[in-house]
Amino acid sequence: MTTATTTEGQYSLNQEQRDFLEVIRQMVVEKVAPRAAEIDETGEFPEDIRQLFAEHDIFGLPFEQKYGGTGTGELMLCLAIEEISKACASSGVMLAAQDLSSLPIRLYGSDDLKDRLLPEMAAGRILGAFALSEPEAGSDPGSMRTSAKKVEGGWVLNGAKNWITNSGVADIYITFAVSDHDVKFSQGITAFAVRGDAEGFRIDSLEKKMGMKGSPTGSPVYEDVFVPDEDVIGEPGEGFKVAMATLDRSRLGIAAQAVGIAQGATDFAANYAKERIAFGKPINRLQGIQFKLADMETHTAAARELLYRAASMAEQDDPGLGKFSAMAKLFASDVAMDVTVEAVQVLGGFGYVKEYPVERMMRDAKLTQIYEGTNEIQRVVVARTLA
Ligand code: COS
Repeated sequence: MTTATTTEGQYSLNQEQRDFLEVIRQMVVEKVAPRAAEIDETGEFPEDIRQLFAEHDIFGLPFEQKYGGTGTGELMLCLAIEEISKACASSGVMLAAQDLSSLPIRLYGSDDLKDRLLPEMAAGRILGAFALSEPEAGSDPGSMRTSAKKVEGGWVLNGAKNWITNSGVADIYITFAVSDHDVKFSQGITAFAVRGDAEGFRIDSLEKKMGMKGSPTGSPVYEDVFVPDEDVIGEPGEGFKVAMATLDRSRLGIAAQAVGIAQGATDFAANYAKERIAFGKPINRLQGIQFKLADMETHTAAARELLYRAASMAEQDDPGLGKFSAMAKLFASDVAMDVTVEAVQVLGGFGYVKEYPVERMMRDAKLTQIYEGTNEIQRVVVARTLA
């Protein structure tokens, strides 16, 4: 398959890609949507959905064909995350997290590291986690404390990370640690691929979250964890840039997730409003409800346009990508939050109970404003391009 994009930030899908998207759509309707409420209720990582994605080549979407991926490009990946997140955001983040955690290797890894890890990740046989944040270094990762000390043949890591997606289910933790305390943070941090079964590595605790409950979030701890030289990603000291360049791209996945949640909530509310009778007619004939639905649909469509534009820029390695991915993530996640709040309102009392999915969507949407950089950080990124 070829990638989707044409030029100048325009995009289009070829027939093969439309067919693939249709397969994903069907899989979501038949297999993912019926599991969504249960995944939220139990808070358990959905191993069955992971298997399903692996069987359908979904994990292959972020990867080039030479590493066993579909080679279909950024837009196709975003479309898939969007489609899955319409029904189940916890399942959507599984794909976004595989993109996030493989990007450092795809962008900066040695050929050896790529050959060893990417085919396994593309097949979904191993899952990755991106371990950047720490309890006192979330928005400001340059102040991290996890350290890496050079020893013969590798490095020894000590410290702790926080809020790490895929904690406990990942096989590889892309870990950022201070390897040189005597230079500026942007030259003193190194990225490592740490095996989940490495001696001295453990997950301390899992968070009890408001939403996105099927996606485990936890705190990896490193106690004298040895990482061989060949598992360093990029050059020693280059880690901060590895992290920033990764986030410039991976934020598109969160924007896609947010667009999916917003569309899922809009569709559900619109269908509900068709059926629900009040004052002798369906409530979608009441202007108060019509205006809500119209705004939900319009804002979601606008967020999607910004996302697809940014995705097409990613495919063209456009230098303006960082700004556009920040804008797409910022706008789409704010839209997802507003739209899901409105969806709850359209359903009234039914919106507030677990029998209907919109309260789950509202809780899930909140995280898209926070993770992979809070929306305040996205505003900083955008504002700096204007200064
Ligand atoms: N790509 C490549 N390099 C980048 C970059 C990017 N997008 N953004 C910054 N850099 C480089 C700069 O060029 C600078 O390099 P030099 O020191 O060699 O000149 C270095 O990184 C430091 O940049 P800056 O001074 O701008 O860093 P700040 O500490 O001011 O931080 C922000 C910048 C706020 C953008 C950054 O800290 C950030 O993105 N924070 C949010 C982190 C996040 O998303 N966390 C979520 C958890 S991860 S899922």
